[in-house]
Amino acid sequence: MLTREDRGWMSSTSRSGGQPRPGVDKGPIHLVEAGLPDQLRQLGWDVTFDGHHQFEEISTQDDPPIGILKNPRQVSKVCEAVAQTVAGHAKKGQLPLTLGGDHSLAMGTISGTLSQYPDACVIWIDAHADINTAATTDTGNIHGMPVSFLLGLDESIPEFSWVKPRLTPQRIVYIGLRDVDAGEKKILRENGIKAFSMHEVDRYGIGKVVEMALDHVNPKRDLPIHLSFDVDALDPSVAPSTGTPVRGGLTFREGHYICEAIYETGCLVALDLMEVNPSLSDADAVKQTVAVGCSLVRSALGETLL
Ligand code: 6HN
Ligand code: MN
Ligand code: MN
Ligand code: MN
Repeated sequence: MLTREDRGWMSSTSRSGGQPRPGVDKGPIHLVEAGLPDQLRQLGWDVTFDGHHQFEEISTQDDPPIGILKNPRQVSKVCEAVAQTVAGHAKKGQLPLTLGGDHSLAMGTISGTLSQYPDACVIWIDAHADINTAATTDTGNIHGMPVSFLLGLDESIPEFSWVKPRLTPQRIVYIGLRDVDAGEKKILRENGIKAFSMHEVDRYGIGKVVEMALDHVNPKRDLPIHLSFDVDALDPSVAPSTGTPVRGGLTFREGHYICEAIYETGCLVALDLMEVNPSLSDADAVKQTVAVGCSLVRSALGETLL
């Protein structure tokens, strides 16, 4: 398992094709300029910053929708490259931190993690379930779909056939849900996927919810954990600069508690921070969201340990 002496690694991935609002590709630049790499070095991590990955754009003309899915070839190509990069770093024993970018990227990051750690579990923190298939999506935005590809629930699109269905429904758990499409609810039910919505956070408190979530995916606390954190899980008053904000989200402390508790397990092997979009609000809101994003990452990487 990783300790602070192990090497950390950081990738920042700029792309936004999985959702329609421009600017989310600038999220990583802001997080890095806010000093995240140095903040992690101060925690004792050896940070290798890969630089901002810029991906060759496929013109919309060459990437027409498949059904209603938008930018499918671009999203697929970027995620495939991210999967290979994450896998390569994981193989070296490094802990890949990927800054998005939109959440379709998790198709890449989690594929990369699972190729190195086939028994890894996924803890998905989000207002949304991101589990639509091509048949259920209303928006055609692929950032609402990565989990279905990872589970192999949608094998209808040859462009995404590189995504190996290595994730199983028992190995993923959600916290923070409050805006789940009808088709997604059906998928969650039919596959017996465990989800702790804001309702459960209210009922049990965040401490109990995280314990129950870990008991479900990682009962003996011995499996590698991939934490995929969509900043929109937080309440919009805490993290306003994001593309699909939903009221009634996690407080500042609840978000941080999750990260701290996962760090404490000693099982964290990969981390995503997604959907910071600096172009969607005024400068103060951006500053606030970027600061919270940095702070969540620090918590997941041991800051609060005394
Ligand atoms: N995210 N369920 C909606 C959709 O378009 O499929 C929202 C997805 C949001 C995705 O925030 O990562
Ligand atoms: Mn690299
Ligand atoms: Mn998401
Ligand atoms: Mn979301």
